[in-house]
Amino acid sequence: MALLKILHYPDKRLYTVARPINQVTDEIRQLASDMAETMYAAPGIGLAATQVDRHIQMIIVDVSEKRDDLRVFINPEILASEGEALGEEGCLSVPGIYDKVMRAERVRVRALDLQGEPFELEASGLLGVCIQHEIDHLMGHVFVDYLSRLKQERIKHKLKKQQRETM
Ligand code: K1U
Ligand code: ZN
Repeated sequence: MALLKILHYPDKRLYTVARPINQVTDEIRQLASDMAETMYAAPGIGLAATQVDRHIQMIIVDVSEKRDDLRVFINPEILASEGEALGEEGCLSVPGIYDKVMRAERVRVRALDLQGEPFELEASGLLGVCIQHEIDHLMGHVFVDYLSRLKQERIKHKLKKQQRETM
């Protein structure tokens, strides 16, 4: 197991589009395990491979209170979405920043599991929001992209300042 370094906004690598995973190998399973350790330590409720500078289509999510319901999605696809809901989001790549984002209220997702088996899931509430947020990372989007230009500039300035101070 290993703790992985999480890229921080506005790192350009967060804008990379992830490629599909051809085969679910032991290496992929090891990455999922390292990502889980990293997410639980942060702590967070989700993590995309993009955030740890691995540009392949894998996300993990655990929105349970007991932190014992890890879900891994390989090559996730949103098959259908309905409704709209405005909710507050955070991001381990944008530490200390929370803001409201409009998302679909409910999504139907198809993905592969760690055995390479396809599954489908209907998700709403925090699980649905988190899955949409993580799939956005795989497409090279960060939640602050949905905010106004002014907010984006303020966030960039704040995080760059924090990064300089911790160097
Ligand atoms: O993608 C990420 O960086 C993870 C992010 C996921 C997320 C949070 C909220 C709405 C949508 C997506 C986080 O986990 S930020 C941290 C956080 O929300 C949290 C941390 C510990 C306990 C509960 C929440
Ligand atoms: Zn995020």
